[in-house]
Amino acid sequence: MTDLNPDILTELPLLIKQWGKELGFSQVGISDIELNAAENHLHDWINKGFHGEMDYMHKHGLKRSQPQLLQEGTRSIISVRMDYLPEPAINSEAILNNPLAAFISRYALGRDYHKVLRNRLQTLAEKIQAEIGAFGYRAFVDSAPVLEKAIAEKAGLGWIGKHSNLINRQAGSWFFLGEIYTDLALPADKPTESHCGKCTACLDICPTQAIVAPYQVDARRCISYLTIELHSSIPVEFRPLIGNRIYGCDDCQLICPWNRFAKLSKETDFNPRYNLNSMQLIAAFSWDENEFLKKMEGSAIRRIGHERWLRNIAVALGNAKSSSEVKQTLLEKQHHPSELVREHVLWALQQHEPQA
Ligand code: B12
Ligand code: SF4
Repeated sequence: MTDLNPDILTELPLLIKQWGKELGFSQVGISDIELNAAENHLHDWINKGFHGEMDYMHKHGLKRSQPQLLQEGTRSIISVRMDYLPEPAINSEAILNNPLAAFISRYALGRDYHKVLRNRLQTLAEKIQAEIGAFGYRAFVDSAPVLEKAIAEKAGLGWIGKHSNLINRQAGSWFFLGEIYTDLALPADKPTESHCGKCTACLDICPTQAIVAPYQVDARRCISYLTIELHSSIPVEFRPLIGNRIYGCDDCQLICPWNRFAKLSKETDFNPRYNLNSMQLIAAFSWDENEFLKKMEGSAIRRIGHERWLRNIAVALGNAKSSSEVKQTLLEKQHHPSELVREHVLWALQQHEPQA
């Protein structure tokens, strides 16, 4: 454990926040490591099976909710957020209303955020080290069992909204989270109050009714899970509801009134790559595996692989307006080597058959 003299301990949080801003973080806060309430909610969520196939949500025992078990000696956590909405991404509605366009969730249009945030967190930790000497720390961006939203809430970066994302009064919710676990006993910031009030816009708009109660998302119903995390077949009941969302979903954030205050990202890394913000389903469906891997290099989308990419686009093409071009595009993949792709293509073709 690293013990610092009280004068440095008072001054250090201010310096950390200043350095964090200089490194491009939108906000930096500090929390202690007590997450009992969040731990109870996490266990309830897992017991209800809401995590679906995401085994990593339960296989680390108590490490996710007890920071000192993940990183021995942790006494406080530096929590950061970084706005990601790039300016060209404000045309979401137009894409969602055009059934031949491919909607990609706003967070995945640019460079993979894990890389962007992690490098900056590492630099921040090194700056602290240069000031106070060696200390114990570990940086995370969704890379280990960490309850990022609960920590950020405690650190005063916002409140967990009814859709379960963190919302900030001045910046909405279009931001990523990351953290540095440290063995420094830094003074913690105060949490902010919730400002959701009686609003239920996110619950009402969710296409699959995945927000089963305020603050509770049944991931198995969430389009983000169905198009990104789920490896197997997308349950048939959800396919028509997915529309043209081929990677993730933003509806609960698009409707949130607090996103009127969202700030555009200053990071050029989050600008849309290739033509991800104006892509057509038919063109995206034609990419072979090499093309997919090459075009998606450095993007979070690469993680789902070509097979799930085709699975998702097949569903979206099934939801598109019938035309000979759409049918022909699907027919070209009806003998695809992957059983998963073939099954979704067959479903999509059935959507374009004349109703009896
Ligand atoms: C698993 C996961 C998912 C899953 C499950 C979502 C979920 N709600 O848990 C799926 C695949 C569905 C998903 C989707 C998305 N995700 Co995600 N995801 C995660 C991950 C890895 C863990 C989240 C977690 O701990 N879930 C466990 C459950 C128990 O937590 P929870 O639902 O948040 O519940 C909390 C509260 O709601 C409350 N609570 C729960 N039940 C109850 C009941 C009552 C009565 C009360 C009062 C409170 C309460 O306590 C819980 C603990 O604090 C985090 C990264 C990380 N390591 O933290 C990213 C993370 C949460 N995801 C993120 C993003 C961006 C998304 C998407 C927006 C992506 C997209 N556009 O497609 C969507 C949003 C969907 C949504 N409405 O949640 C960001 C959120 C940033 C932010 N501003 O909050 C994170 C933090 C990644 C990051 N580093 O930036 N995600
Ligand atoms: S991301 Fe989409 S599917 Fe998931 S909870 Fe939000 S609105 Fe519902």
